[in-house]
Amino acid sequence: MQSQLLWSRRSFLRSSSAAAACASFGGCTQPRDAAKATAGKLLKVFNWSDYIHEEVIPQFEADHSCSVIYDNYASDAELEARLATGGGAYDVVFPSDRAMHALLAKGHLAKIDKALLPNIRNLDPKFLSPPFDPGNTYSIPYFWGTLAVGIRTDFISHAVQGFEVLFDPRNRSRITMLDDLENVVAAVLIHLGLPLNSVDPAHLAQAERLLQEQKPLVQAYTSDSYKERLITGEAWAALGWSGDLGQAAREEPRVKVIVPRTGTMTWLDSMAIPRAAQNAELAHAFINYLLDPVPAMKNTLAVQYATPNLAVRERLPPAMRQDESVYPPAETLSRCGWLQDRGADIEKVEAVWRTVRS
Ligand code: N2P
Repeated sequence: MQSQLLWSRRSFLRSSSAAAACASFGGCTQPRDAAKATAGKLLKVFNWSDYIHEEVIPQFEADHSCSVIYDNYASDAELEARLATGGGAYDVVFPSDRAMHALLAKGHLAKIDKALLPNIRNLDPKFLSPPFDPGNTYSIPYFWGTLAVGIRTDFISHAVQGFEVLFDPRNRSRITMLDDLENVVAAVLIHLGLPLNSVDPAHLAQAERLLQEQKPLVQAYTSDSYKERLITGEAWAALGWSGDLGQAAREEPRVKVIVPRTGTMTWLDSMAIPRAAQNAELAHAFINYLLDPVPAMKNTLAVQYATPNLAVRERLPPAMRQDESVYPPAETLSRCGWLQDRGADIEKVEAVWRTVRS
């Protein structure tokens, strides 16, 4: 029962303090002999950009006497395409909850051997056994976050509630939108007061109209350069993911992160091992390492996303633990939703995007 908690809206509000899984940093381990068994090997990792602390990979390489090839992507579509063509032969990837449906349906992922992941006990049980992967047979939670809005407060000084700033003609050519059809259409549907997973033709027509009207205001559709554009002031408002916007705000205090109070889309990214992985043993060692509170704390402080790792969350500096742009208040979360697998109907959403981007 506990494991289902995250996935209903109401239960997402509940405090997770009851289930401290790892009593202390000292109680979290790498399996015995793991380092010895993986020595001299190569690990290939494919992760979202800006999604790890810079010391974590070199430390893993040193601890395991191995080499890591670390490549980045900026959308689930990119990951899906790479796994479909077998390109890269990656050992560890980081699909979102939404991408998991597609990757599992196509048989792209290998089963995880949880006996090799003792540090799984550090995870908050409410993030385990999600609907897209009951029992965590194929995936282990990494970070979660929201679809959010970043603004430059020096250029936009009035009060901003959320998505409306992305459609404000005063911000002409200063707006960036994610280059991600499901995320963008979800944001527009929420802004219009419609269900974020709607495939109702009337709803999608409204979304398409608004996106067409918005086009002259948009500087770029980008999932990886909006952080930089906000920092330099080239962009004044961006649709992005909470942590990347948080990283921009850390670097440039005139950037503010807004999680729309109307509610928004929440997501969870997981660690997974592709079926084509060349080194499943080292992949497990790496996943276990990322669950260890020491590297996991470094990552959490660096990426500004919300951690499902209780051993880390409980030890975060209060300023971050209480940062509502990272951990939105229960009231906001109660209005949030997840992307659903819409089956063949997703074609209707894709058609909107094709029209808008053509
Ligand atoms: C990291 C982006 C991850 C969020 N830069 C999207 N799942």
